[in-house]
Amino acid sequence: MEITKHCVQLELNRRKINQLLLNQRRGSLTQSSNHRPLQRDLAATKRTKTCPTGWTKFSCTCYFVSTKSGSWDEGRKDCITRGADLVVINDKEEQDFISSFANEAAWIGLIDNETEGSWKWVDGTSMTLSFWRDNQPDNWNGDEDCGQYINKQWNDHPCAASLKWICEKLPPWTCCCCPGDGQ
Ligand SMILES: [Ca+2]
Ligand SMILES: [Ca+2]
Ligand SMILES: [Ca+2]
Repeated sequence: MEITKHCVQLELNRRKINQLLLNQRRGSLTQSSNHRPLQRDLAATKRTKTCPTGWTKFSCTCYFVSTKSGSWDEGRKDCITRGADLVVINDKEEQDFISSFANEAAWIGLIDNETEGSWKWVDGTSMTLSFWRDNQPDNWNGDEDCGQYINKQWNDHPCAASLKWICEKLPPWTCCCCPGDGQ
């Protein structure tokens, strides 16, 4: 993915800058014009590290819970309109964050409408780690293909039901994968 490549490049730049600063501190390097673009890049990154108004930052990502309710599709469309997508829960830390962030049932970016029981995230990845409630997913009445966050766990739910939704987006600053960027 382009974004990943971009992150890797920025991480390499960040390391170069750190090395440069270290060398400068040691007095072993004089100012070189070659490094100025990197320093500008780092300065710009630091200046803008906040999520847009109304979004909450966790780790390197911005999150939003809707005030409106609607179907899974409506929720997803709204997230896309906001430059985001429904949340993809990648790990336990993110699941714990969502549990503290969302205080009522909401759509997440999980769906099994193509093949029953084969859960996919909206970014196209297959679900591997999961946080289902006991006895879920149960595809109740043969009509539950959309993932719902509910009370710190997940449930499969009819996609046409009306719920709030949780959007996730990469932040507006450029470096999205630098160690130490958390919170
Ligand atoms: Ca995520
Ligand atoms: Ca299903
Ligand atoms: Ca269910």
